[in-house]
Amino acid sequence: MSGTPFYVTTPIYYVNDEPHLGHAYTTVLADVLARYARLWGRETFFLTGTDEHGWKVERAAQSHGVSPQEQADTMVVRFQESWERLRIAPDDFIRTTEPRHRRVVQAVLQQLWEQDDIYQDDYTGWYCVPDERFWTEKDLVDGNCPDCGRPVEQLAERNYFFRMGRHQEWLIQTIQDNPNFIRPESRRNEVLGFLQQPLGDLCISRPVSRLNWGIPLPFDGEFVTYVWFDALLNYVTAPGYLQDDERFARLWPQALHLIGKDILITHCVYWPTMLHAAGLPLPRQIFAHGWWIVEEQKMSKSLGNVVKPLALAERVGVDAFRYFLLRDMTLGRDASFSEASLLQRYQADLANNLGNLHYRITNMTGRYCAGRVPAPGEPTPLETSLQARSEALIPSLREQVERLALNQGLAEVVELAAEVNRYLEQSAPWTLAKAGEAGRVATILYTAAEALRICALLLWPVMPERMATLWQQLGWQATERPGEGLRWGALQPGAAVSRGEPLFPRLEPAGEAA
Ligand code: ME8
Repeated sequence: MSGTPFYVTTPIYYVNDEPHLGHAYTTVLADVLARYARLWGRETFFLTGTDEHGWKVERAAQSHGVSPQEQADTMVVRFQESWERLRIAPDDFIRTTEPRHRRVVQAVLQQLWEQDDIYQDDYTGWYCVPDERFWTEKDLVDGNCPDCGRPVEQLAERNYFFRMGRHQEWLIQTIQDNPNFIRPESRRNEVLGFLQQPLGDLCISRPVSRLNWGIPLPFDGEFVTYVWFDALLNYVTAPGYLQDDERFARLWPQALHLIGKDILITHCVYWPTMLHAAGLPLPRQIFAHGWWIVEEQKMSKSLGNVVKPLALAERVGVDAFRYFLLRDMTLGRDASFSEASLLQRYQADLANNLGNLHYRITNMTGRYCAGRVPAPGEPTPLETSLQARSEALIPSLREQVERLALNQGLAEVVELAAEVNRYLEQSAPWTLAKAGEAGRVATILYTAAEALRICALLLWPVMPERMATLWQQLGWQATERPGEGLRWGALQPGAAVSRGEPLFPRLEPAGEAA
């Protein structure tokens, strides 16, 4: 058991609209990583939540004719219910409107103000309303927001600024000295490229006359805090900053921030400089994944090509949907979503491979071994090699997960299941049973079941419900620490094997269950 805790975060999502496939992806990824860490016996803290202040939320509230708080209260439930239905189980769910968070934001602002890391100035800039970000003239692309391409508005006002620019050299050095701080490499290079230009100071306030919905600056009630300055601090509020020093010191430096590449600069430039100014350590790693693309475009609320995750999960089952998300997105790259690719993945990996293997083993054990796990006899080279492959997969999968190469790791597990299917074809226990070779049949079925049980444990963080059913039907009961079962030979001869329904029923092309 490793002594280092595992702390993983997702972005906190805006409550202007319902969750979509992109939000579900990051949150499933965090949930799966947390479940793997628990499987390996690590203390784990998985944080997600909602970003409830700012213009986006205020405007959504106006359009619905409700107060911003009501908007947030309604929408937060949509996120929480969706996560529950997708079997996402965070240890904490933070809302930026909570008093615990407001206290931290105001304390940090006060500290930076007293340290002269914040000053007041007049400001004229170009403001992107949907992104809530100011840009300078030279940032604009064809006169539009460089981030989302939408038109910007010129605004002039008195505001407060965080002296971000003074941390530029330190930040470049830090990123260069810590190759794993920003991953993948392409994103790290992007941030270093961004930092080649002079880093300006950051406007961190909005006058109440323009925006009311935010945390008031502790030193000037005429202003509320810029939503990003507020939101990023959620990552230190939840593990106990200024509330539980011991817990905070243990968890915070281990933080792994999972984000989409759309919020790279806020996380890799604003956030580290804020922490540095406040005298706090940096998170362990910021990992920016790619986008889910739908019909050649980034899926987003504002583009209107949103895929609703729950409808899809109903189609193939929650576990299969989780599996698809992780199997089909390659480390840091964009992935193209289509219902056809979801169904194809389901059919190939789950119905025809894993599900079929489970069905064959439980059926043959019922038929040839009186529904009990058989006692294996002397292994032939076939069994020895399958055992060696299964045992090698355990550390190999862990390594892939720790590198966040989940799609590769999952591919290896499913490849082992395919190998077991081939082993059954090759050794044909049905023919041996007819020939009265009960000893060989027992060895083959035990070996196949044990390899499949290891596959199921290794896939359990991804498909918690289906995999637990699978190993129970194979005759294995997990203890309080299922990770203890990650070894060859944990399946006990004599245990009852049940012949259940297919775990992943085959789907007809039209989508009807076969
Ligand atoms: O940016 N593909 O919230 P948000 C993959 N509140 N992931 C996607 C995606 C897509 N097409 N679309 C969205 C915010 N995401 C801020 C964050 S954190 C301190 C504040 C995911 O509701 C991805 O994780 O716009 C992205 O970074 C996040 O949703 C943005 O969610």
